[in-house]
Amino acid sequence: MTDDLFTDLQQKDLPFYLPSAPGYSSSWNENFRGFDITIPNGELFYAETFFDSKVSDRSLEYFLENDTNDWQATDWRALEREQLSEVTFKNIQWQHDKLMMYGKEAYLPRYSAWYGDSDKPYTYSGLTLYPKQWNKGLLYIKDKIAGVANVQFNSVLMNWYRDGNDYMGWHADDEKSLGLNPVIGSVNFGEARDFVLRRCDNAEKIVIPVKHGTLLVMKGELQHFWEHSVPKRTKRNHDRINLTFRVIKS
Ligand SMILES: O=C(O)CCC(=O)C(=O)O
Repeated sequence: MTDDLFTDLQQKDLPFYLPSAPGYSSSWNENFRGFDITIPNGELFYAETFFDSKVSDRSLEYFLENDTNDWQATDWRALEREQLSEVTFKNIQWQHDKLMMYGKEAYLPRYSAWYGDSDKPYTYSGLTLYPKQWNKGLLYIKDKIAGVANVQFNSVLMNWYRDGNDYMGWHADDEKSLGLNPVIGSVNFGEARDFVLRRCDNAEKIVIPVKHGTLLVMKGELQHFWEHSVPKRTKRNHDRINLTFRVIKS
């Protein structure tokens, strides 16, 4: 009987707090080397280092390399918007979008880019984005996560947080074009940040640390019952890039 010899080694602890209340559970998925997590009205998959440091380091570089600035040494926050708009990034066409907020136009507290199969514009939170063609780096990541998410993603929203002052406010990915119960594959490179889920009816929160190489998949009814955000963390000084792969149905 050697089966139980390695039992302790195989047991893994979820690296963040999940309530032990009914409706919450997690189990280690050896196949994909991450956790399958159930929360009330939602499902998640979480792999803290889905991408190893070699792929993660290269991805961050690939998304920020450009013709003029050392991507790592540049303090992107310190650049004026006009200066940053003059930088030609080699692989990603970053843009600084504006939204109407309380009757006034305001720049989003992050940069974004939208890539995908379709030539149709995608509208979310009052913003319309026009898809660019996939590139090698994005296709590599998309292919790596397709098996875990068990869907064929056809688009990705990229968000670049220049430092901890950039953030994402509360929202759900519940646009009609994503279908009834969207599967969202969220990939993270660079600075570690908190991804916070908040239940819509009782404001219960789950704080999920997302790091260099983390994959988080959201699925099931989650977008109808929970919102999410990436709050400011002013002590975080480095770039973070998040990619949310999506399936646009129409
Ligand atoms: O940056 C993140 O982790 C979240 C991005 C997000 O909420 C979104 O793209 O809808």
